[in-house]
Amino acid sequence: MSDQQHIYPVRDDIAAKAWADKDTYQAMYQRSVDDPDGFWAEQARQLEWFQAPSVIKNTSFASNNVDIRWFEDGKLNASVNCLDRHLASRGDRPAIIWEGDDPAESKTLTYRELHERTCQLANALKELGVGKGDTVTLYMPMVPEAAMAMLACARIGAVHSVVFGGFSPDALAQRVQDAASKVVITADESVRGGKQVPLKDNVDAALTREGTEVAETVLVLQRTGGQIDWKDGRDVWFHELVDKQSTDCPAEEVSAEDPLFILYTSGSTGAPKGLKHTTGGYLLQAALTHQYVFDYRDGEVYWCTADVGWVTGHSYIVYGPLANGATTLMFEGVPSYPTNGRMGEIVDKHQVSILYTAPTAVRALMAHGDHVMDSSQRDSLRLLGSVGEPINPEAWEWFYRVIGKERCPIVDTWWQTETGGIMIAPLPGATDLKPGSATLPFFGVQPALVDNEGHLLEGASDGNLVVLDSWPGQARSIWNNHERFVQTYFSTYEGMYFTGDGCRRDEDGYYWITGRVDDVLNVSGHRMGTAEIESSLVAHEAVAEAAVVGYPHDIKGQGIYIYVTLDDQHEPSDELKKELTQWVRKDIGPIASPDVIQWAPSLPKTRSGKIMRRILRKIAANECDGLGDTSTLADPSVVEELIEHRANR
Ligand code: 6R9
Repeated sequence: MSDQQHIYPVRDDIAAKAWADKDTYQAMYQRSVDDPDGFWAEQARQLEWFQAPSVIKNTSFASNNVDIRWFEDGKLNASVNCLDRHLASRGDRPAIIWEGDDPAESKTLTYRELHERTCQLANALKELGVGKGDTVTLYMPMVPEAAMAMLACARIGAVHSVVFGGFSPDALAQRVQDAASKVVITADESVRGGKQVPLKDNVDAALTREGTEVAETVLVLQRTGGQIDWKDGRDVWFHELVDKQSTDCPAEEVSAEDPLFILYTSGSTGAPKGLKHTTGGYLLQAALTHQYVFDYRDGEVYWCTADVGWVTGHSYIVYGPLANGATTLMFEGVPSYPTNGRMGEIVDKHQVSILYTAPTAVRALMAHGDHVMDSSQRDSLRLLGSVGEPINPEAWEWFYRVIGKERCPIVDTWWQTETGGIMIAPLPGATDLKPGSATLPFFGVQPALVDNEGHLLEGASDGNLVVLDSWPGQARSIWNNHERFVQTYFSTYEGMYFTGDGCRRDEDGYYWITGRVDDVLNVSGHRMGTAEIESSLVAHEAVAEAAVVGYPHDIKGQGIYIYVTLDDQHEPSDELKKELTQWVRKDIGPIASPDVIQWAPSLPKTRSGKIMRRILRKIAANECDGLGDTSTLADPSVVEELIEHRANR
């Protein structure tokens, strides 16, 4: 495609002021892979340590011994790095600017205020019996208290597990149980797009599920004042407990390899995995990438539109920016409320310099036409960022031309929950941009492409994306299940970390992520396993069998296409489609809502009984001419029937 050839060279004025120009990037990158110990020892001085590390990198990707440690004899505290360290130099500068769902509501917390509130909350957690190594589950709206809760856990050495506020009670219950959290922090309700979401009701429902008895206390923030049930002895009002606490809370000295948080994400099979991130390496990766990729300058307002329930919110709303003493904007609402111009209006209102968002948000705005941005000027913007899924060149160009008024470079950042921080992305002063490409690796990251047999591919090629050696922000394990960690990421290609993504490398060495090669869907940037949705569906009494695939969707990137085989007792009907849709929404959450349900009298299977997803994907994408080899199917006529009744044409 010709627009993929379009190159935007680094502008001289940007390179002149940037943290890294081309030569600096080249030199730093080379050193980071030639001498990781030297490079990372130096970079680690960016953080404040109680005890500086002397051992830097100690990592093994061998499948019989996956063991990842960085800075292992160092001692530090993440909340000290994000708060205390900045008090003397910028205590009265804004740390968090909060913009409410309602455009009339916003507030600013300085570093000093955020520090005091975090200490109070940390003391409150201690009073509830939370100590070092205990887990705390957060099920919160996008309010500053969510960041405070994360930092308060970090302060006392507790491990937070943030669960996205759009997940269902069952999904929440599963995570509370797996992490064995004694305390759950939530709010009465959250507000998004003018609608209330009953967070506390969901927690109440979750905690009736088996296995969640460990949760002794629910700390409830009053956000809306909405009606909620109250369980005496278990429920505690946030303000009643926190406001009376001392604003002084000495920080726990934790080891660099002590866990900072767990974050659940979907894989291709089984229950969601709780990725374990530790303190030193993660924090350094988040801070360093935030500084270099966004070329952050002191005093700027930086806005990442993600939710704190996802890894992007962890690294680029909370830890990265706060470790760098930045001003981070936190938005409670959605880009389409009250009008589609909201994003630009927020940029103007708070004079945002850097806007980091998702392709799905860009495409949703683009669908309304260029005038959708007319209610704002956006002259404060200097840099744009994209994350969560591949950004198609057309959306990239629109982002660049309309939102950034052709003045702002776009950093397309490829990374994962597992990687902790950005892995492949341009640096604004160093990397020429190609729309649709995440470009080149960050310091210390050694991406490579392999074919299905694990042979390394050289030069321009197309293959599976792997990473050859460890980087500090890498997840160390899966909570309670190291074996699954090894199995999932290190057993496909021996000695390499397998990302699950397909990728092309062009003649300039630029990386173009082509999407997941496993059974993971990416819907509006949200990761979901097809297996999770299938197991929800087959739990419905009418469903005999179900197969879930993704298909190209103009706005969401991928839509959810479901093939359902009913049992003998049930007949297809529109009511049943609605019922199944509600069923999945209730079971997993609204993000898993099916876009298309097709009744399938039977599913295409191999003779050994495996569902041929490749074929189902093609039919869902309406690409019925290129179905490939169907000779291994037990009954090829099944395919004809599905093609005839396909729902997407
Ligand atoms: C940070 C985050 C990870 C998956 C990843 C890939 C896709 C993320 C991307 C991208 C192309 C980008 N992905 N960023 N694909 N270009 N810039 O999104 O983490 O929720 O774990 O998802 O998202 O497929 O493997 P996570």
